[in-house]
Amino acid sequence: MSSIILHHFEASPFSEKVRALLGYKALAWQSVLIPRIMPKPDLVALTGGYRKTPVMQIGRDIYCDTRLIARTIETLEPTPPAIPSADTASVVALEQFGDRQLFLAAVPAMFRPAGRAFLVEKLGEDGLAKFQADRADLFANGNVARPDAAFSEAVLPPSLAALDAQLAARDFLLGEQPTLADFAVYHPVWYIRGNAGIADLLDAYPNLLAWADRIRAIGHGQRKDLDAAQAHSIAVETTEWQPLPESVAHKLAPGTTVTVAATDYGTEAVTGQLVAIGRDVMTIEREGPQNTPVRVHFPRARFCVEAAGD
Ligand SMILES: N[C@@H](CCC(=O)N[C@@H](CS)C(=O)NCC(=O)O)C(=O)O
Repeated sequence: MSSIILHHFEASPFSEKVRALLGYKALAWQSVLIPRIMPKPDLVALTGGYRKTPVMQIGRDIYCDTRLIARTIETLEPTPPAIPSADTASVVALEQFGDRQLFLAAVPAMFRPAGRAFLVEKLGEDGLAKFQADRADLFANGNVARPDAAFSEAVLPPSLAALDAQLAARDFLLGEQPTLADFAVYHPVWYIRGNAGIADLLDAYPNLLAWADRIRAIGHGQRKDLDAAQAHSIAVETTEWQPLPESVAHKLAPGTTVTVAATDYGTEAVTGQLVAIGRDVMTIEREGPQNTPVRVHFPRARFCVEAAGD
């Protein structure tokens, strides 16, 4: 059994990116369901303030952001490869296309009248109002504005058409095997497809739909449910740390009390002692559940680190 614990909620697209990757790797993993809106006290007890979904836990190490989560999974379980070295830059580019362009174009589509009606059926008017207020807060402070209908209408059809064309002659975006590029582009498509009010937006793209079926068929690996208290106990009882990446030169010395925050949206800062800064990852240590230390890892890109109090 792998020691991966994913803190997620079922309807979360970015969680689906990771669940599909876990399926591709045929991994066994443990699932902790978290609320879809704030407050998320059990999650924040681990992360120190980071609130986005999903978060991965391995023992007392906590990984934020699916870019880092995916690369950590790739290191733990290199076969089959999700980031083949000959395709590394293509994966990064398509990951950005999926996580940013396509995801941000998919979100406003949910609020077209038929999409909204579906959400009301799921969440109720009151639940939907709370969800929208929460997401307005999520986008209140970062450098990415909350996407609007005009952005979605302009960006979604050409993006879907481009994908459909690329998938005409191959099974997956970069060839005959899936890569992380597929999972990163899949999750917004899965999000649209899961909303019965707007799923027909995909009808004009048969190659895309056939590809989405192929990814769905990969599954999610073997999932076992845990509750948050069990995940906290695992953090408290684990004595070893996960490996750290090689450090690179940086003006902040290890041991400095720092804050780390996303720069795009969901910018809640996490405070802790700097452990290491590598080329791609930065790691801080802080007090987690029951005052035991946990390490929280963030990508460097689209996160900022600064000395606390600066
Ligand atoms: N860059 C982040 C984006 C994650 C993201 O936007 N997740 C959405 C849910 S799919 C979110 O956090 N929504 C607010 C929340 O869950 O509190 C990543 O790759 O993990």
